[in-house]
Amino acid sequence: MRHFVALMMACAMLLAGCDKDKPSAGGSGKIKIGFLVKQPEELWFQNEWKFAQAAADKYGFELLKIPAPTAERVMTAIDSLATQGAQGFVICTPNVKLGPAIVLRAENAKLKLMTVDDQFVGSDGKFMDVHHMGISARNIGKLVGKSLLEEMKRRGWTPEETGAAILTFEQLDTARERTDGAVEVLMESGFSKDRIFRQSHQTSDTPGAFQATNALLTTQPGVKRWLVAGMNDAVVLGGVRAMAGRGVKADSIIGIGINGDTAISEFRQEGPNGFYASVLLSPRRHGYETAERMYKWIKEGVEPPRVEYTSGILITRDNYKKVYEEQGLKLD
Ligand code: FCA
Repeated sequence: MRHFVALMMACAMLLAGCDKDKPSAGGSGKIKIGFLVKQPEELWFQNEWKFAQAAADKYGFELLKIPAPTAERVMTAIDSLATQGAQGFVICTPNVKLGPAIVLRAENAKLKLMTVDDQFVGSDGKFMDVHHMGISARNIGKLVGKSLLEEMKRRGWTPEETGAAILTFEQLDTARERTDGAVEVLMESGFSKDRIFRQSHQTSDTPGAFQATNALLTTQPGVKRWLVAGMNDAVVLGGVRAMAGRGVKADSIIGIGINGDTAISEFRQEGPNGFYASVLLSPRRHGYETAERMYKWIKEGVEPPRVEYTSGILITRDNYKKVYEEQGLKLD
């Protein structure tokens, strides 16, 4: 009898446990939203998560922050979101060509889906019609190009003695548009084409860019002054560090990144530093607003804008504190 009672109690506990985890779609349970990012180690994505969490705290939904650096991880994450009773997710995919497979998986799992930062590309090579928030990459790249030129002129460098290291990641549209925008402005200003050195990197991070820049410097030992542009701060940092490592003096480098995150620790360092500026994007909008839109879509049926591209502001050592404050961003 004692055994029977214990068995009944164990069953009851098990059932209660199961019930708690039962998918809550349409039920009274808390709304659950996934936020999948391709590079959880990058500051940009940590900030997106932080702001998405702020939206979750405000609206009272549960945010599931999921690192998804590979196709496999994305697919398992979608399945696991479905079994956990989530209703939708926001994703920055590790590979934009996974778009069709991700859309299919999400549809089968009855999950709403929005992309952030990196826009899905279909089998026809065109952007897919999936709700998206990204950056106006070309314009931001142009701002980088324009600011590189201005600083070069301020320092009195001539285009003849200067090289432009353009660190490229062509397989990702938002990255290619950024570096193409910078190159476009340099060329328009009369910067000679043979002083613009496009160098591709294999991984979109600091070590990848460091390696690529070292390869470039080996082929261009004669260039003494460098402009550096790339898809984001992490990449430009790799470029600047590689140059410093090869003996290019800090005041002979003008590096301008994008994101306005990794740049901050460079701005804080004493002494000359080749990392001159960055274009500050809005991790708040990309994290908070995408999560908020997903929530309202699920909860109230309000469909998010199909596509939106956000802008950026140039920050340097001199104005970053002020701009951060104006943008309602906190410096850690
Ligand atoms: C891409 C980059 C990030 C950030 C974002 C807006 O996903 O990898 O660093 O620039 O676009």
